[in-house]
Amino acid sequence: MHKHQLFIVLMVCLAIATMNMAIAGVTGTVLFRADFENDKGDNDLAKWVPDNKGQIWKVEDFPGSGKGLNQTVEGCGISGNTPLPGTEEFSDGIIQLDMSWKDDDSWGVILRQSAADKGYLVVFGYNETPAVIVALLDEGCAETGKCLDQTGCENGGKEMVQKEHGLFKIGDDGKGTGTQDLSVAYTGVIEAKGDSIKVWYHERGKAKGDPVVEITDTTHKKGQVGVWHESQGNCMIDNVVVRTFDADTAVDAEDKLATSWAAIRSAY
Ligand SMILES: [Ca+2]
Ligand SMILES: [Ca+2]
Ligand SMILES: [Ca+2]
Repeated sequence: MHKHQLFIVLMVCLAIATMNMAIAGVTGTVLFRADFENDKGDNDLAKWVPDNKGQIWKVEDFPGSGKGLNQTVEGCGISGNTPLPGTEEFSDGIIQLDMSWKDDDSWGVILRQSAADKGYLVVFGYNETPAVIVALLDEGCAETGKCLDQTGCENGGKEMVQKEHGLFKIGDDGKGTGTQDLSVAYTGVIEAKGDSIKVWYHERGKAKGDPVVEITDTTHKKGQVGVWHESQGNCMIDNVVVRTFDADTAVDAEDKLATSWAAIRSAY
């Protein structure tokens, strides 16, 4: 091979490598993200439409991270899901959120939802049910306007798995001893990859440790992500992110969210 031919080959390789790097920078997708701090991301309440007309979201102060989203009404009857726009094709990736409580009932995430009764429910339980639960919408779990016990989806009912999360001491009554005053935030993380779903749950800022729950299941491959809650009043969420595994960190580099975003990337 002549020198100039070698040079051309090298240049072509370099061009391909550069293109690949450029593509890698944009193919990773942040499907949804909200920190409720400004007009960047999915912070507008118009993006947060609950399937239960009785549920009312409000942007308010969240412990330790500025503004968050408060679920302001209480009761089994206002339980339900808020589907996140842009996540309809979610299959493999990470779903993460920070949660805080002024009530004893559960936050949750619905994922890979392709119909009202097709998809997974992951429950981040608090004081009433201090556990992580994974269940199928197909079994009637997470039905709008119902508590989990009303659909038989906790404590030995239709759940696929229920495991104590160990975030705080359990009292003699079997209930958790979380502060229930919005003073402590917890982070929930779900990793969905093919037939594997892993769930982490820990106090925010502390080590994530091992997954609380790991399941292998092939029932649902793709569908929408949503934030679910069960019978809460004045419980809050913040830093909600849904992304593919290869999502780039260089989204809104000048924005404050990029900081928490980088932290999320390095943590998971
Ligand atoms: Ca915030
Ligand atoms: Ca409950
Ligand atoms: Ca409640």
